[in-house]
Amino acid sequence: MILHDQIAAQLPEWRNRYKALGKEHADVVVDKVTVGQVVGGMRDIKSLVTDISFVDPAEGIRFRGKSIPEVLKALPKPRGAKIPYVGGLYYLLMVGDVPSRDQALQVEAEWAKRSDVPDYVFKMIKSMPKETHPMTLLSQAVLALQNQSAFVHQYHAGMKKDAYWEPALEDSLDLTAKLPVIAAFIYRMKYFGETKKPKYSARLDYGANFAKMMGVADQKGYAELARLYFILHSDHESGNVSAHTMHLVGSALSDPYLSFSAALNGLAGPLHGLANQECLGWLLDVHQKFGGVPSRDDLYKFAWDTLSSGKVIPGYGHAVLRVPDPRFTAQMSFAKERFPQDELVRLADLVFDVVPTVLKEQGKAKNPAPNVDAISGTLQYYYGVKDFDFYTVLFGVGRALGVTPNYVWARALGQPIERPKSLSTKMLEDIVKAAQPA
Ligand code: CMX
Repeated sequence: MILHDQIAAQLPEWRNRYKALGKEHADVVVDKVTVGQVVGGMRDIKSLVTDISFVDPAEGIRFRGKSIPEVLKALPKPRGAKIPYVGGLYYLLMVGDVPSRDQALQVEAEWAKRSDVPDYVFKMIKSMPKETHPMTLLSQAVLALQNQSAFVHQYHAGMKKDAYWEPALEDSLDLTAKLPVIAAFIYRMKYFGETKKPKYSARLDYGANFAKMMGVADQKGYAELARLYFILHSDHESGNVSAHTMHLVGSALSDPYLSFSAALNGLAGPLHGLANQECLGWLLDVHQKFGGVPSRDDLYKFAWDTLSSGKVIPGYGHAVLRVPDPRFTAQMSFAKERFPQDELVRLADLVFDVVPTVLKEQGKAKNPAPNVDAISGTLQYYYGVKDFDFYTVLFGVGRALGVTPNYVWARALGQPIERPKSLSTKMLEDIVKAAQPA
């Protein structure tokens, strides 16, 4: 199978490099850790290894060394489309090279082959109380698939450590193939009361399939957006909550289904994936209050009112980035190219003009620029996907494309179980005391 052979060919060299670090250079100091970092959520402590993506504070995410504009330019695209195949992105993240069109299509074909979701999964989703959050349904569906894990079966059959990555890759392909089907089912069931099993077509790519299964009106336009959205949300280094959860749970050799379900539960938190629904809510509040796009002055005042009431302005600020998120820029360009007159797009653009100034004046946020969430909901809304609480499910489908290559490579390199050290408050206070000048 295509991804398997490409990864296998590179493994000896990567394993040597990784092993050499641990064996020959284990005592070289990488970072110093301050009390502020310990009590501040381990912020910025350099303690994870991944070659899949890297977030440069001054530039944003790079997938396998390539910036977002480079990725969007380099990857092969469906005929007549402007946004690349998602299968090409998956190849890039897994293998590290830009695929040919044929290679991207081979990944797409693997997905089509593996997309069938067993009936009991839909039955389980249907049996849940109506008010269950769609992220809970998605996470449960992933767990329900776990009994199919090749990793689990081979592990219990006595597989050798060197081979862990192979069933991990099988599971990753199966999981990523089934997620859009499950997500579309949740969408149609929850908001339209439909419970027909969505059909994945081998004649359509990942994005086009998703558009069809979601049942949106403009399927061609939404297929482009789906491709863009999934690509942009795939990976953002391995320290964010969802990626790190996948890595941590996987480090216990929990299979990709168990690990990804856990990752989704982290993504469902309001400080992580759920933030995108809040951003659109804020924009709609502005739109409603002013009966359309307000003047610059009115928006300036509204933004200040939000801050003065003790709230954050959703969609702005970032823990690592110090510039506008290139994922925001890519989505804004997408919108301006296709529907520049849309009121919410015009409003999001005005917010981009006004809010950084307001945040700078307030002087608290380290990064007054927009993040990915400042625009992503606006685009979904335009295509008629208006149920905010579904947006994190979309994020989840995209995030699987980044965290599963990380899982495969962590097993391939034999990365160990994670076990950071804890200290008590008293121990930290003693460290602080000992550091005071006498
Ligand atoms: N509006 C108002 N205040 C903000 C702010 C914003 N958009 N962004 C940061 N601040 C404030 C923080 O609340 C913090 O205030 P306190 O000192 O009173 O606690 C101060 O500025 C410093 O924060 P920071 O170091 O710049 O930012 P953090 O790393 O702590 O937090 C983030 C990052 C994203 C949680 C924060 O910027 C925020 O809450 N933004 C709004 C919500 C949002 O858009 N979340 C989506 C994040 C998307 C992603 O992670 O990809």
